[in-house]
Amino acid sequence: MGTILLRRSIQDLLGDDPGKSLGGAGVDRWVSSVCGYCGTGCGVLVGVKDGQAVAVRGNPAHPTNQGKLCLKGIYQWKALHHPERATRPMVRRGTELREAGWPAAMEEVASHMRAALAEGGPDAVGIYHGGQLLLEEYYALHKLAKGFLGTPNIDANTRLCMASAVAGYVRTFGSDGPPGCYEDLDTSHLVFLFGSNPAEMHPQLWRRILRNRQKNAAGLVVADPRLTLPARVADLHLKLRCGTNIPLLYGLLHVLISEGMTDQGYIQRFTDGFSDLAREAAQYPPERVAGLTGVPAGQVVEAARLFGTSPTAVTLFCQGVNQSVQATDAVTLINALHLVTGKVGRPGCAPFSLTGQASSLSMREVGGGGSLPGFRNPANPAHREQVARAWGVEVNLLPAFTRDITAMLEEIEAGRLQVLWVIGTNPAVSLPHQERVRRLLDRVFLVVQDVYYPVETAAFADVFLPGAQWGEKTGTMANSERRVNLVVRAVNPPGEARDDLSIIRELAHRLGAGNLLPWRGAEEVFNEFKDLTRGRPNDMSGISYQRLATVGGLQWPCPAGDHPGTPRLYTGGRFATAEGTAQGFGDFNHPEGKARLWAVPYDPPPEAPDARYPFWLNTGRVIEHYHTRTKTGRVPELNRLAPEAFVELHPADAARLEIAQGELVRVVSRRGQIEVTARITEGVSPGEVFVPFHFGEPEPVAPKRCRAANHLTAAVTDRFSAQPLLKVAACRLEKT
Ligand SMILES: Nc1nc2c(c(=O)[nH]1)N[C@H]1C(S)=C(S)[C@@H](COP(=O)(O)OP(=O)(O)OC[C@H]3O[C@@H](n4cnc5c(=O)[nH]c(N)nc54)[C@H](O)[C@@H]3O)O[C@H]1N2
Ligand SMILES: Nc1nc2c(c(=O)[nH]1)N[C@H]1C(S)=C(S)[C@@H](COP(=O)(O)OP(=O)(O)OC[C@H]3O[C@@H](n4cnc5c(=O)[nH]c(N)nc54)[C@H](O)[C@@H]3O)O[C@H]1N2
Ligand code: SF4
Ligand SMILES: [Mo]
Repeated sequence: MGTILLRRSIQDLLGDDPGKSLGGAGVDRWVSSVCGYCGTGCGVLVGVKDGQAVAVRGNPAHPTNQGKLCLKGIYQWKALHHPERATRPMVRRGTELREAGWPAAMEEVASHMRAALAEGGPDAVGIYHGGQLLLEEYYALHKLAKGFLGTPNIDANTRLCMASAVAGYVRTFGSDGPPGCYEDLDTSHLVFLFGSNPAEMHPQLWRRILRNRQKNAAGLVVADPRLTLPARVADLHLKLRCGTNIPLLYGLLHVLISEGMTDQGYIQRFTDGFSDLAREAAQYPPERVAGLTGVPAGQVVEAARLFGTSPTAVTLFCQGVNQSVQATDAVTLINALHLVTGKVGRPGCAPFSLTGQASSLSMREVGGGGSLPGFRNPANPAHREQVARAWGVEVNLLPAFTRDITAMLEEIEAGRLQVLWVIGTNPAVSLPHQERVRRLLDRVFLVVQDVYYPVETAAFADVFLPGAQWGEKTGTMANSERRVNLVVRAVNPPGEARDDLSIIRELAHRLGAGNLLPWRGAEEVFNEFKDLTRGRPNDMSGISYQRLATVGGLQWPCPAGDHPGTPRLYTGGRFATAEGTAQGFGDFNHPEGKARLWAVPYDPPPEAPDARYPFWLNTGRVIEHYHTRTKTGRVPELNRLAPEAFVELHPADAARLEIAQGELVRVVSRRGQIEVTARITEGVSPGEVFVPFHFGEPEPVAPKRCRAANHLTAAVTDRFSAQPLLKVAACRLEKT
């Protein structure tokens, strides 16, 4: 509890810092850009002095954050000029990575790729990249992979993050794309946080939610197994058991339908599948839902009534929904809550996925997550033809499907995938079932392109390539509300580090694909890409670097040079389900563009507590750190606030197991174990524990004391999105 209070006071002090900066005395110039951390996409000004970044402050002119920033954003400049920035390429000689020149390192990569392609064809090479790169870098990578290598082995870490939101949107609306916008959070009568903790993860959106509460008395309902900060201040906290989103959502639908709070006119005109959904929801009366979820029946009814009677409502959802084995189904039910009450496509109304990383939406736009650029479907011959023609390549070259990272690991295990290029992600911390991940990273010829050294994944690298990071390169990123922003280079990368786009182009050149990636800079890449979006749901053809530099961000669709951008999707009740438009597959096309309501069965989580592993394990984040801490772990101020890995457990469990506050305990699952500090708190329920996944093992590569939460998690995935179940596992606690 203490930690949460402490965090609140820090946020009061710094999260609402009205544009003041902690550094920045006498800067030479302020460069206008956008924050590189979370999907909120706050406008920032980077202070530069003598060629070094010395401050970051909120850009008062940016519509997202009105000059304000959170802790991570404010200290972002400190991660740039750190002594552990990687400055030279390295190549493995025996057990050691040794510094090498760029030509030698690149030739090492190219020759291994050529050999693998000659021996095993396109399936022998693979790319796994992050969601914090620039749109232009993603586009180049995907064009190289699909338009030249012809490999299905390309995936991004957004598989661990947004894949289920994408699959859920596609199944309901026909296309990816969050329908709402941030303005909705300022005006909506009700904000429903479903598996999302924006107070810590999207602090500037949380600020807007709180302001709406203060100014307009907006309601707040939270569905989360933990007593998060939003749960503490909510009107209603639905404290469900981990892994029970589906019955809870059905319970809400049940009450909405049985108490006549639906909008039958909207349902009939704009949706398909209501009777099946209603039949399934009828199986979930509040009393049964209470038994399945642990949420009292009265609270299920109360939440449904708040939602149903509120003139407007936004449901924000994030990893508490996406990281489960029935995540896509849960997203379709969240969409259904809004469709059956007519709460889509008008101000203050939307099912709204908060994107995790700063540019994970851009990743989706260029064809990540198994699509083709412009939200095209690789299984649709017309879509394939359009992309092949634009690229000037043989249509048969384009893979008809792509493998997700879990499937790619299986290919490594089977010996088919021989060369893996990892760019801007740290799988030796972030992927589930670490014991297996590390074994497979060790087996493959691994190229790691990162901006720091050491990082966990680089310990397995055969070649290491030093990239340039946020602040050191120019390009675009789209935030959660589909706003495309320009990210601007403020300083040069250190030493010989080079931006990812040039590294990708250099490798393409060495492999003989130079003519496919001919651009002189990021702007030319953007212009090529935006032409491919013309007429598509994410039409960006009206966006240009020049407009972004002058008007600030623009929300797609933005189909013309004088188009102001589109705050909300589906305002006319017409969705992207029509054949030819839809990003998905035949079973949910609708000729009139109606949205699809799905009746889905409930499958309880595959692993539940038993006598040997009696606790539910929940994993997630804290406000001070970002992911695997390669950046925030190198900012002393943030590290001081959150220096060590921990497990949160309830006082009753601590008393029973005789575990004291601050004691080192072992957390053991079927797949591994970690040793972390006990944090006793009523923030978690009895029988549940929470471990942040931020902490890896950088120092000694094979440490005695593991602390990465993903030693414990399992690599089981959602059947539509292939997103792993990162939020639920069974574990036990032991005294060390
Ligand atoms: N400070 C900070 N901010 C970040 C990040 C970061 O690492 N640090 N990462 C960014 C990224 S990439 C992402 S994806 C977002 C993630 O942002 P969030 O998804 O908001 O954060 P998480 O802590 O992963 O999970 C949110 C909540 O889901 C709850 N939860 C767990 N299981 C269930 C369940 O079965 N049902 C429900 N309803 N809830 C459940 C957890 O208790 C947790 O409070 O944050 C972004 N912002
Ligand atoms: N148990 C559990 N596991 C989880 C989650 C969870 O909630 N629980 N959340 C999942 C989610 S939502 C996410 S998004 C992932 C995140 O997992 P990761 O992607 O592994 O996390 P990051 O630490 O952001 O890794 C980014 C890497 O890229 C480097 N980098 C940063 N900028 C650049 C750049 O511009 N160029 C290059 N070349 N490198 C760069 C950084 O130094 C870092 O090593 O973790 C997932 N794993
Ligand atoms: S809320 Fe997100 S985008 Fe805004 S400053 Fe914080 S980390 Fe950056
Ligand atoms: Mo994420």
